[in-house]
Amino acid sequence: MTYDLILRRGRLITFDTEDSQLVDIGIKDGLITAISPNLRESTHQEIDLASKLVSPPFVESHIHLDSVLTAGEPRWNQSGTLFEGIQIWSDRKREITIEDVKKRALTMLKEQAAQGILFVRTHADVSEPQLIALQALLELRDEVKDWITLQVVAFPQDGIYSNSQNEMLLEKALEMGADAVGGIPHYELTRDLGVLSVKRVFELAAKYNRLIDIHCDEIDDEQSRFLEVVAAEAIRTKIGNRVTASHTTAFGSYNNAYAYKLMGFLQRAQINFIANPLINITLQGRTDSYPKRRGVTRVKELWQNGLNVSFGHDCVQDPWYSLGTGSMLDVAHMGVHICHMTGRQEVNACYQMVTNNGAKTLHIEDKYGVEIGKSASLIVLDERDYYDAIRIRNQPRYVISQGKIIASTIPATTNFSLTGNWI
Ligand code: 17E
Ligand code: FE2
Repeated sequence: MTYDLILRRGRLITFDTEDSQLVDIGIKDGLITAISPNLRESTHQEIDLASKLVSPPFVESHIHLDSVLTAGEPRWNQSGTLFEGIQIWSDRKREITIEDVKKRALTMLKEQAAQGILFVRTHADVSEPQLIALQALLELRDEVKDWITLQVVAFPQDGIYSNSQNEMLLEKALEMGADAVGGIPHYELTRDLGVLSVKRVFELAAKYNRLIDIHCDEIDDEQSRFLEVVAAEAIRTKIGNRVTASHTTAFGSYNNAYAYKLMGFLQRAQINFIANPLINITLQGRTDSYPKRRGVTRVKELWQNGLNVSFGHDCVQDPWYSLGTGSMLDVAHMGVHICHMTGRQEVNACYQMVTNNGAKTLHIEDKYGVEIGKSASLIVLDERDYYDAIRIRNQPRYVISQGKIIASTIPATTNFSLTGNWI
């Protein structure tokens, strides 16, 4: 048999031009082996997609799976700030066990997969002396690899220099196999320590040959300027495409003269950006009266200047954000609103921020995309284009991972009758 599965009459739409074509997709041994207007062979498993949209899967480029599904434990975040969230989590993390983390994270991964997310970058808090979250997520990375790709960032939530152990724990996390090294310069005790922490992250990334993803300037303070340090290190080391600055919400508060200069440096650095619209619209602006800031980075301007930007969910039901389902369409929808990305091309760009752009940041492009030779991981949406996918935000009709249909969702149907006669 040439194929294990054939998807008939799927609609492929190119992102930039919105050109669309109907194709048959042949899948064999977990790979896409044919894409053509009309595949002549048949196989025992075929699905007629009847012009439904075929898209690459969603990429969750930024989530904290160690804290998901803990909202209210041991208490709710009353101020709604990042910093109260860190305090609550520091109490909750005293209680964590490998089983606790794995159970919650696996529940979340299944919900994500059902919603079409097949590539996930998670942060694991490594400022906890036993590295339980890290160990749990590394074990899970292996256990789920046949249906979802998980990448783990060693994230020093409490700061690298906030006590004498944390620097050692961060390095140990890399020895244990974390995929990327993180930092939190705006939460180090001083500006100098923040700068030092960024330099240390780059040193560790070089020593262990890992990617970098730094929580950077996640504060409304317009004086928080570690992004320039990240850019400078990326320019110096020439590894910008392996570096990500997450959040960078202070960039939304910088004065325009500084922001203009910085944008030029960022273009030289060619680093990746991740904005988390659901979380930062709620965490930031908390110390403002009115008007209240939106607390997101300059997504539109970064995109217009050709930098790679993706969107993450960041949290689902945890000390920082008590809501959420994991849906990347919810994330994109919120991004469209708070980043003022409402033009047709801008909405399409937001779809790319939860798909292709995330794939670029995660360095998974060799297996990602609906193309011959790539992993047969794709989603089928009932909507006619990306714009409607974000507008309507339905679950995907089918989720296919590495050649297997792992989820299917039957759309809700509503009956409507003005006569009120239901018999
Ligand atoms: N930790 C952090 O520093 N920032 C966040 N947005 C979350 C955790 C969710
Ligand atoms: Fe985060």
